[in-house]
Amino acid sequence: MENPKKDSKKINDLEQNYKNQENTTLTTNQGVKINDTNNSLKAGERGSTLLEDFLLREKITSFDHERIPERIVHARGSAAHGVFELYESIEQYSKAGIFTDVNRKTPVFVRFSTVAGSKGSTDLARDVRGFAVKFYTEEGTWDLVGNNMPIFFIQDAMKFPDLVHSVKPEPNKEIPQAASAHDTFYDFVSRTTETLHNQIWLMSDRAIPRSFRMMEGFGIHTFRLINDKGESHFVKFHWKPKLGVHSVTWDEAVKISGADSDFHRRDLWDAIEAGHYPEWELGIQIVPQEDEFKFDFDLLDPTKLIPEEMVPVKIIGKMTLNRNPENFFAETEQVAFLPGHIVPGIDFTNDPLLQGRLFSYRDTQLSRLGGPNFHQIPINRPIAPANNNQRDGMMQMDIVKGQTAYFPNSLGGGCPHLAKIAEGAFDSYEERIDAKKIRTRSESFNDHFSQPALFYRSLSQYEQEHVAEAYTFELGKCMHSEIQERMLWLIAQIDEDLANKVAKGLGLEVPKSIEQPINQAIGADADIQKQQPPKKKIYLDKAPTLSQANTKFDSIATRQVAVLVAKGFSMKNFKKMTDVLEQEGAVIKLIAPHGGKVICDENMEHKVDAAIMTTESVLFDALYIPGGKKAVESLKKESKFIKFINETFKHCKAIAVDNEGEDLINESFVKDYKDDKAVFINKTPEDFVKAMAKHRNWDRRTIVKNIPV
Ligand code: HDE
Repeated sequence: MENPKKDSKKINDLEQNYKNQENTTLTTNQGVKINDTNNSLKAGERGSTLLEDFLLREKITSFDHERIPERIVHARGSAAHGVFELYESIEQYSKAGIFTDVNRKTPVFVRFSTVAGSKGSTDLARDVRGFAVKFYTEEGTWDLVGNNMPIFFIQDAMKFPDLVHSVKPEPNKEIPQAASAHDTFYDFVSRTTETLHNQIWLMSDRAIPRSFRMMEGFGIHTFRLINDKGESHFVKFHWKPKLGVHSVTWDEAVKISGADSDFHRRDLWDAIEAGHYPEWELGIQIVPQEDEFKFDFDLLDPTKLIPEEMVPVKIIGKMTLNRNPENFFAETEQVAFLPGHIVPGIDFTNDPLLQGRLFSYRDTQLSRLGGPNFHQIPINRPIAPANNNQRDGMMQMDIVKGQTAYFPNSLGGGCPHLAKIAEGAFDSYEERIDAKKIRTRSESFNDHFSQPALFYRSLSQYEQEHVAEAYTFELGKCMHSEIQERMLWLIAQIDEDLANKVAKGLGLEVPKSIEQPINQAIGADADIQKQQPPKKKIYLDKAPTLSQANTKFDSIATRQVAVLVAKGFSMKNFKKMTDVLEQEGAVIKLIAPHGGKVICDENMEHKVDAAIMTTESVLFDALYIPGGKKAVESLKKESKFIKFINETFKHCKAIAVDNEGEDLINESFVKDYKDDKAVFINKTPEDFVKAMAKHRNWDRRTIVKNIPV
């Protein structure tokens, strides 16, 4: 939430900083000083503008070209700077400096994003979130370009344009924006069964995070770690947020999109500005080379995860984001992440999706950032010195000296010369490949149902209900019943009960069979487009680590608490409660009938954070009403306060009230549920803190379904 007082103080500081700099005069791009940037050059006071006006032309043409093409996927993003620190050396697995030197603080730049929406779309879309980390290591830049879900929709890069075209707005009408709930997406996924695993994650709470700071991150593909003996271990990378993994409900997501479509962006920015630096621990799952074929699925298949119950995640380090960007365009927009940016000690596998990405990202930067010199843009510059014979091209920023730009040379003294492996040169892992050239999919990738089913089985009851509701919503937005039925049949292969629930919501039956082979394009040659019959294996009953119900619930740090106040609110109650909340790291926001200031019953002035008309309950994690007779009388007069309470209750959040505050909740639906385990009337702040740390009281959800807000 905006804090005008804090911001105006900052503006003064900034002006002062600016005045202290040497170069403060407005100039043209060529350094010519300017004394008017408000008026164009005209033929007379009321005459037409002259073509001669080089000041106008420079200003306007710069403006005309201020935008670069937005990313085709992950267009909407927010980023921050930080550091990565290693807890213990893993030199037995990797020779990378970042994994062996515990004394380093490796700078990082991290960009979070949604996938489908345009740059200006809402943060709260039901979508996968990008989680891209650029490590500026001493041996060169390593980009770990992952997502907040551990698997991907497709197995082969060849299908990526189809996937993205299906989820993006439909090409004839450019509708819908930032939403998967439409015919083309489900037309595609219902005919492409490999998508089902990521599909069901997309229906889960993971797709509507409470905050970027409360999401996991995953490298998804199996990579390799290479030690100094040249030995390889397979590895999966995991980011575990210190604050646990938490989400909002779909009803909140829809309302947040209207109340503050920058909700995640603002949350990240505000937390860092306030010094509440977000932290994630880096974990690795290691699989020895000889265990490559030990699993019931293929390690090279990016639609499969390795359950932590089968291979535990070893925590090896911590990432802290501690600095907001100075300039959104220069940093967040121009940053270029490439999965191909890798350093000695880490290597690729033959995952066919990863292999395609190695080509795609450099290709996209060439057009997005205008040419091959995008690595010279400040945010993309490595901290390791770069030195090679690649020259020229658009936007060359350096004046590269010397007569030679080829290798080998003698006129340039043989420089830049090659490095030895022992001196840290990159060396690809030697892998024996004895194969015929073939355009096909490995049979070992041919199980599309086991892991979606494992995921669904592993969810808690409330999470399973959310999945059913999400499918019902999404498929309910499809206009074609044959697409809905195909999806229902597929969902039934995951879980029949789930399919029946969704079918009920759609007013359809789950079909007993479907006519068309699912993975066969209409009219395609059956020899090429082999139908993949569904197979389902059960190699693990449940994987509890997949459920958010088993995340951390130990902190209320950075949680936003709305405090409803009006003139005459009880200072004694307020102080007793908020002292404890602030000590636990929560953020207190005063919501009043009006903006400006509000006076408590001890005659002190308090700054109002938001007038009720400018805010909504969905922007907060919990609610407190301190009481004070006069204050509560005023609050009762404004019906939006009652809506605020009802909605907070509906979204299963903790509510605390003291003294006359009870009169206010008596006006709301909460009056019938005062014994709810996250409603506190005249209880201790500590009780409230415990309930807030649990994130939500999901037991309430069956009651609140019937509350009409
Ligand atoms: Fe991406 N992806 N992707 N992707 N991706 C891009 O690169 C692509 C995939 C991911 O914050 C683009 O610079 C192909 C998997 C993130 O700047 C583009 C394939 C994963 C970001 C591209 C994939 C991702 C991107 C668009 C299949 C998770 C945002 C702009 C072979 C492991 C990075 C850009 C940022 C961005 C292509 C699949 C994650 C077009 C062809 C799998 C987090 O190059």
